[in-house]
Amino acid sequence: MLFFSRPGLRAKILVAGASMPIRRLLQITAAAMAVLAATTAGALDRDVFEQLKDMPEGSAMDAPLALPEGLVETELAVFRLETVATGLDPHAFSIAPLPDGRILLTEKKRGLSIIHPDGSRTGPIEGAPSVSDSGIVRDGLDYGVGWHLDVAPHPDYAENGWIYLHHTDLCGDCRKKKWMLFFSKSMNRLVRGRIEEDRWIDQEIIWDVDEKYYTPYPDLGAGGRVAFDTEGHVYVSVGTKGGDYEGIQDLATPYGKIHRVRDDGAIPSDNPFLGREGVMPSLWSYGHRVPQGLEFESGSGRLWGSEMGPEGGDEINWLRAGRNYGWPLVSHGVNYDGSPVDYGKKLGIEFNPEDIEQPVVDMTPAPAVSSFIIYEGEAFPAWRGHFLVASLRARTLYRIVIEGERHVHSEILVGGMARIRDLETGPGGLVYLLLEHESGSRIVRLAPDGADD
Ligand SMILES: [Ca+2]
Repeated sequence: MLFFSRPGLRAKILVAGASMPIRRLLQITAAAMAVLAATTAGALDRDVFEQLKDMPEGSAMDAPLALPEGLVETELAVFRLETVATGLDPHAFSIAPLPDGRILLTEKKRGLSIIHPDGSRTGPIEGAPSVSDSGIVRDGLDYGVGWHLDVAPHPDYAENGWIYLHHTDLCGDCRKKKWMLFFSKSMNRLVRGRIEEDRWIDQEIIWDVDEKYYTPYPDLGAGGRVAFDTEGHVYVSVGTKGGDYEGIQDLATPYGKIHRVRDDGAIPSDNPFLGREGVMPSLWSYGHRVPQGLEFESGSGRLWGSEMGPEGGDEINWLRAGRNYGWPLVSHGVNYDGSPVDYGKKLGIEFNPEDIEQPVVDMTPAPAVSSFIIYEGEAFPAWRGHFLVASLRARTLYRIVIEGERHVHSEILVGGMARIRDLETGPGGLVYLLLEHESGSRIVRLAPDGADD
């Protein structure tokens, strides 16, 4: 049976007869809430997020684009917005600028393509994993399965040409099962390949899971980012692909986890759960909800992630090996109906609140955080080391300063502009944004005052 838990926000699919794994005993204590209240690590600059009370209702996919014209003056930099490409599919997901000025683009239901420096584009790259345009669009949000998600060049792309593509792989065999006749199933998968004359070649599977983990649950919550560190590892973010909370705290499933493999797909010998029976060897961290941002901070060697909470509770986390980030046991947000997040009771999971990692940045009210970068470019030297954070519903780009484990400052760089699905640093240190809109998505870039076009 398919129904919408709240129209337009997200879908929930209940499969008759399915039950949650009950791994541990029921208990959530008042101490959990006390610890939560006492550790509002990112409470500074809350006023930046308080302004979100004026956010448009629903997805804001049709809210007017409010692109500033002329110079934008901010605390540390003056910039203008330049349009790079228009007329993209409304449901785009990722951009990846290449050193030669071209930009790799994924559109969820259209696939992978290349934007040329003059703004023209190729058709979908032939031979790349297949996509599906089935699914219901409601309030501008898409509830389908079988999409292209993040795309990212290997750190040594100039030498090896490898391009990594995170997609939701459509299940072949499992569709034969009788009750699945009307629903396709999919699951996150990471592949790499090369592009030669606009064709995808040399494909290798880098990370995937058994077909028993494929689900008809919409890819809207699938997460879907990729990040590389400086030691040959690649990280993959997987969201609520088994349901709103199903399997997130179960270390035997891939859902609600960050996974870590070598860049050729091998399991690293120092993965935190390696050798533990019944645990996926690729697990890095768990208890994540919809992790759509994932970045490695090369200076400190730390991995960072952003994820959307339910109503409130968007987070930026330092993702440490083997740690639990709490979904759906605790959250600074509440359920869409206003009740506290306490699925620990429902799932029968006993936990010590002190074992749950608290966000470094708590974004409540929640702007619907999507992706972020840790800026290291030359165009905006004053922003180096700062987090540039994109949001969907708030349609706002933030600059967030983190010192050590402390969130010390936030600034709105551009507010109420458009849903920002992805951002990256491109050639010359310019900041590229992927804006979503019902009338056609577009790519724009932030260029400093005085920069050449
Ligand atoms: Ca990207």
